[in-house]
Amino acid sequence: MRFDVLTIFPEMFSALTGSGITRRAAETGALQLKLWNPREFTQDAYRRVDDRPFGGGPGMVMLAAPLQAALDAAAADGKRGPVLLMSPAGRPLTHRKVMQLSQLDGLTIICGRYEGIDERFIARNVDEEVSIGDFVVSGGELPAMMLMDAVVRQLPGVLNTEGSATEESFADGLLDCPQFTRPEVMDVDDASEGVPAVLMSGNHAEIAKWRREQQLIRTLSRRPELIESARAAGKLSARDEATLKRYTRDALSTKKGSA
Ligand code: 9D3
Repeated sequence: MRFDVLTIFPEMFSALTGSGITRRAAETGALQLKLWNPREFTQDAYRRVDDRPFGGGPGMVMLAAPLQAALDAAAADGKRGPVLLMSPAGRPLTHRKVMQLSQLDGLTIICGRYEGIDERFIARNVDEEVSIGDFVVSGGELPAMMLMDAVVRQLPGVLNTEGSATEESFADGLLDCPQFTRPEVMDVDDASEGVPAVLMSGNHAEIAKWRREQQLIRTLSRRPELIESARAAGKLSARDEATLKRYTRDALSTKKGSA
């Protein structure tokens, strides 16, 4: 999948191409990243990419012209797919959106800095504005990298373990179950901490049952609204509902959550 990214901080994207799964994806060609710096498309001696907001107020606004020239260069180079703007005023990114984006053969992403971008550039070029949540970060670069990371790991052949991308949390709308690895017994101060016995039992049906219960209990306790969504989406079986009912009742009778 080809990504064309407009940013005045292209060096930040080595975080994506330099480490981990996304580095591997860049090496295999599953991820193709083209960076376009609006500063390289300025015409003035100062290479200005921002100016003061009309109407006054704090901060600066990104100039339309350098962004437009950078986007036109990406288009001439064969950019593919819709144009997204990373913006705190966009719709929050979801697993569903990530899956949709992963079906595309390309995506162009605009990263804003300063207080924002001249609205005329947005109106003219942007198909969709996407946020990563209701908090403020300093620019669109980290949000763009988060989106790209989420999309790239859904591309065929990117994750080594088959099923890792589909079995994970949010694929079924529930939080992950707890995980354990060696050592089987861990010394903690004067005590020792084991692992749940079922995980050492070798009984794969019992393990799957326990994991599903843990997912349900944790989700109920930490993100109850996700239980409601999973139910509405028909993703909860009769056994799931029985588990939830049992834990709701236990929590009420003991005044003690289990997750
Ligand atoms: C909401 C704050 N804005 C009005 C005071 C100013 C502003 C601050 C920081 C405008 C843009 C930014 C830079 N942020 C992004 O470009 C951004 C972002 C974010 O801040 N939060 C969540 N998702 C995103 S996606 C891009």
